[in-house]
Amino acid sequence: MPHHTRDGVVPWPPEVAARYRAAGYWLDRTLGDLLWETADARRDEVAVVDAAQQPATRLTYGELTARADAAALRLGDLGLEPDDRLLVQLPNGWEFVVLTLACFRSGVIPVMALPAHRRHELEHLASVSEARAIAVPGVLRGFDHQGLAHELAVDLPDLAHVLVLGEPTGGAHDLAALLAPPAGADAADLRARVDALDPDPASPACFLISGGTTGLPKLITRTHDDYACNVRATAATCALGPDDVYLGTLPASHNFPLACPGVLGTLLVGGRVVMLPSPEPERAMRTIEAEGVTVSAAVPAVAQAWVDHRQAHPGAHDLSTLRVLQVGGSRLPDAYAARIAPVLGCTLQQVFGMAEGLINTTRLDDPEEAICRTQGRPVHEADEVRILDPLGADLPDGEPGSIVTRGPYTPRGYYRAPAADARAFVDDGWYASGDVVLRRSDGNLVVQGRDKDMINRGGEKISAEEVETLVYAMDAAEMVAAVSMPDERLGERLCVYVVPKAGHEVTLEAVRAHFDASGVAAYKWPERLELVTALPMTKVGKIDKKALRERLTLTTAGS
Ligand code: OOB
Repeated sequence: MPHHTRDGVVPWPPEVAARYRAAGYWLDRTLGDLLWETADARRDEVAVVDAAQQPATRLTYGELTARADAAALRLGDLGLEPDDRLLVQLPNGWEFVVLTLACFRSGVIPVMALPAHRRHELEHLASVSEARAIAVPGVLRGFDHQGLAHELAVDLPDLAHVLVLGEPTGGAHDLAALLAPPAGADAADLRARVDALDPDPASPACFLISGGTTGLPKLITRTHDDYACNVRATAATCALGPDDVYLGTLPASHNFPLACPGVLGTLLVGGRVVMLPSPEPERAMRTIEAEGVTVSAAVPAVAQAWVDHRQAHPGAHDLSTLRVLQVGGSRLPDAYAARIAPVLGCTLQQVFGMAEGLINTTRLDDPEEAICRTQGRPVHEADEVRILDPLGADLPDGEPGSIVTRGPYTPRGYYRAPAADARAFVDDGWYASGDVVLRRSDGNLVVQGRDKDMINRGGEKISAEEVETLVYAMDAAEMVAAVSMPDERLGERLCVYVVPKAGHEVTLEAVRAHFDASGVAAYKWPERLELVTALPMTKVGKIDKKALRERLTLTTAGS
């Protein structure tokens, strides 16, 4: 069948793509094709455990693939065609896995939204991707996702279908029925019918959400070819195999738990994925013991919470199966890093990665010093990394500069965002992540800071510009600057400096209420407000955020 393509996906240059294929970095196979090959050899082995449910739901590889194939056809019955976009906002659970695989098989492209996203984010993601359907929980943690999905469907002409986990209302479809095992006639030639859909391996498998430094989040298209490369390379660096049991507690729509190696890597090697909708330490540890978990992933704040919990309850659970804890998403302080192996009894793997591609990890057999003090090195032999000075010249080892990268799983541009591309993709397709990094003589990278206007709140990225735009919309501020403030637990929190307009009063409560009313994800709500009469300026007339951050450090230390 013809492969639909739509403008907006920036391809790798043909000669580079040819090189990646010739070298075997790209296999010219879809993620579905690769995963189904593994599944065929392990039909009766458990593939996915949903540990949030009591008792846990367990799907074998045979059940997982049959459900996903049945769901792939049902997506077609709804009218979703290959290259149509499905906005996925589901908590970690078996449904997320089946739906994602159904998309990979059918060529429908999942847009990986976060459960924390609200109207402000979802509307943007749905409209940029021209999503034709949205999959949501009914009510989750007190929020009516279904109600919001219906509102979006009214406002966005492309958004024709609402798929709901729970009781559907007002014309929504029941996600449980969509993800149910094949029945009767469905079952017979199911596999062959879905095989025939056969998406192009060079087409997008999914859209990830960028951390974003400017305005609203960008969409990142990850092709089957490149994402499979990402998954295989990261699986190799933690020696993932069929006996591994991976516990996913970070939101699975993030690149890290989805594919580094995460859910997809574990399934690709024939291991077992255990899903929990939150990293709450007591339940996580109970699950590690009950399911024999061998590998998991955490942001530093979660790793720290797990270490603290374990120290408070040393013998409460048997964690002896845990082999590797990956930690990344924000800088792990060296002092915390040193506590992980002794307290949790596993090897720490630091992961410095990005949804835009490049993943660096420490290796399991690295010296302890490198594991605790560096963020590792690229996972793939074809990853290219340069550290540049402000004029774009390469820096020698040991000197911090801006990291730029290219490689077989680092796309060459965002989706339909030429202005962002012009900033982030420099010269010949090098992606500039905005991180300030030094390379040691042993090849390991150390993240020293960043030169992008972003707040990294415990691994969740907040664009300063997005926050400032929202505060300006209150029409009570002359000037606004969003900056990070240091935080013991999360690393950083969000502070806004505001110069109020004459005659206007601005309070933290009012700012947060405005963000709430604007339907902004709660992790982006300012946590501190500093009212000032003026903002410091740099020589070139920009707001001096460095000075503002330093002020905060001083006042925080002094308080
Ligand atoms: C991961 O991906 P994103 O897209 O949410 O954020 C990427 C940014 C990086 O540019 C860097 O600023 C920061 O997050 N970051 C780290 C870090 N890991 C990510 N900063 C310091 N130390 C680290 N270890 O965050 C992500 C994607 C895949 C795997 C792991 C993390």
